[in-house]
Amino acid sequence: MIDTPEGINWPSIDQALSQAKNIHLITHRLPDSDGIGSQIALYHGLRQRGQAVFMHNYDPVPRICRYLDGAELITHGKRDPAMHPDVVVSLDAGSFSRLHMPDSLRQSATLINIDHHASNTHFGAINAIDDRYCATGAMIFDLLAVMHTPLSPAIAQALYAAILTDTGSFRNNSVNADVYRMVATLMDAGADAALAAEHAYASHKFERFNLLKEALDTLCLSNNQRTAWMYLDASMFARTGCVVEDSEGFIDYARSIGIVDVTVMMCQLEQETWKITFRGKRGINVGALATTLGGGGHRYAAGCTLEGSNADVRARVQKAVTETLQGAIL
Ligand SMILES: [Mn+2]
Repeated sequence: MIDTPEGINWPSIDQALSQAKNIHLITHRLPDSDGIGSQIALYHGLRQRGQAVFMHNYDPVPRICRYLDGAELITHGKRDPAMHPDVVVSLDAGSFSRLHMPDSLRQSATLINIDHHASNTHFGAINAIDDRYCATGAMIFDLLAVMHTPLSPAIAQALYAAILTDTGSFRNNSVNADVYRMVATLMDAGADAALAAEHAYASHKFERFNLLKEALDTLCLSNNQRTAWMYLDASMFARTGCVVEDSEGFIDYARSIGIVDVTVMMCQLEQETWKITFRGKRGINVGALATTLGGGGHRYAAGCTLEGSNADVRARVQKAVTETLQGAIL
């Protein structure tokens, strides 16, 4: 367990949860394995002690997470008015807007915000934020220990999936000996590492590779080759029969160019709405970069959403990237 300077008070969060009558677990838009894995693991932990709990997100569970035991219980869409939680737990979301839910969600219930993004806006009534955790799943691991929850194979698999992908297969700078000790505990409890890797990295549909061709066709460099760019617009998704989650990992191809310090991937969500994803290297803080554009994230992995045409959005992002590389944004 990480001993934080400000101290995440896991026992107080355990207490708030134990007193709840009906708990809603939620993660961010376009959920990833960390959000879904954290959600499923905490769901099983709360169910083990007989609590009423449900899982509901704006977007569906991505294909790579559907094998997890409990994923089939997660509903999605605009909030169902029939749900009346008294406690909502937000998992892996840096801001309230990332949940894409109406304000009533936090007005009628106590919102507990559990996240590892440095840019988190502390939007909860109770906030458990620490960017030293490699994944929100690692935070749930600590919470479940305080709850004295036995790690079932379903919990172990969900947390392993969260940590595997959020650490970039144990390649990020967030990986330390504690992470491997935690993973060893998860494997002792029944997590299957090969199964997790198979689903995360070898379960793609063929159409994804037509989409990858489209993305690679847009690959170019700027800032004296220090910045790599790729984009996918609505016509490319339509042509290939793909959705945004099918582009997961494409940015890593551009990031893998040795000379590149900043990688930018733009995906068109709607007519004038773009999801921008950043990767940084060698000290370049793309989390701060994304924050200046209204988003957030980690030092080396961050994102934001911008409105406008491809050219407008690109010009705004290019200006911010150039300022970052010049040292104006630290
Ligand atoms: Mn995460």
